[in-house]
Amino acid sequence: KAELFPNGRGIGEKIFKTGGFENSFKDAQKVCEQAGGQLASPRSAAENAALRELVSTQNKSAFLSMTDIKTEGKFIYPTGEPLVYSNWQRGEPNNHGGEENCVEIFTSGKWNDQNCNKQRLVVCEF
Ligand code: GN1
Ligand code: CA
Ligand code: CA
Repeated sequence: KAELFPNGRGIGEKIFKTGGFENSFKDAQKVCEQAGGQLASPRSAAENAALRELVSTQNKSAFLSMTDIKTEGKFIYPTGEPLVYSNWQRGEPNNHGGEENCVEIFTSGKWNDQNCNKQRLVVCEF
């Protein structure tokens, strides 16, 4: 517990860890892969709550791993699997401006589809 605080959160078999810095989606994805993990992918309310805690301590929105780059409106994990859990903010995803294919999680824990070129907090899962 002491080791994970304040930059990590454990939930079940999963650990979320943040570097505390922001990056574009592509660079954030690279950082997590090179560390041997992947971008945060909360697959349940419990995992989302753990991630929300971490994001709140940093007071920054973070990118998740999922995108609808392949097919507009269909969000998938890096493996291609469709979402098994979501926590969209009311009215989202809206593909605002026709170019929102990434997902950010707010400090509230709610999700918004967002432009992949924005800078968001990097949180990896292991
Ligand atoms: C933001 O600020 P606005 O309305 O241009 C957000 C969208 C949300 C929208 C919800 C760049 O767009 O992803 O869907 O609020 N875009 C940015 O009202 O933050
Ligand atoms: Ca989209
Ligand atoms: Ca949006």
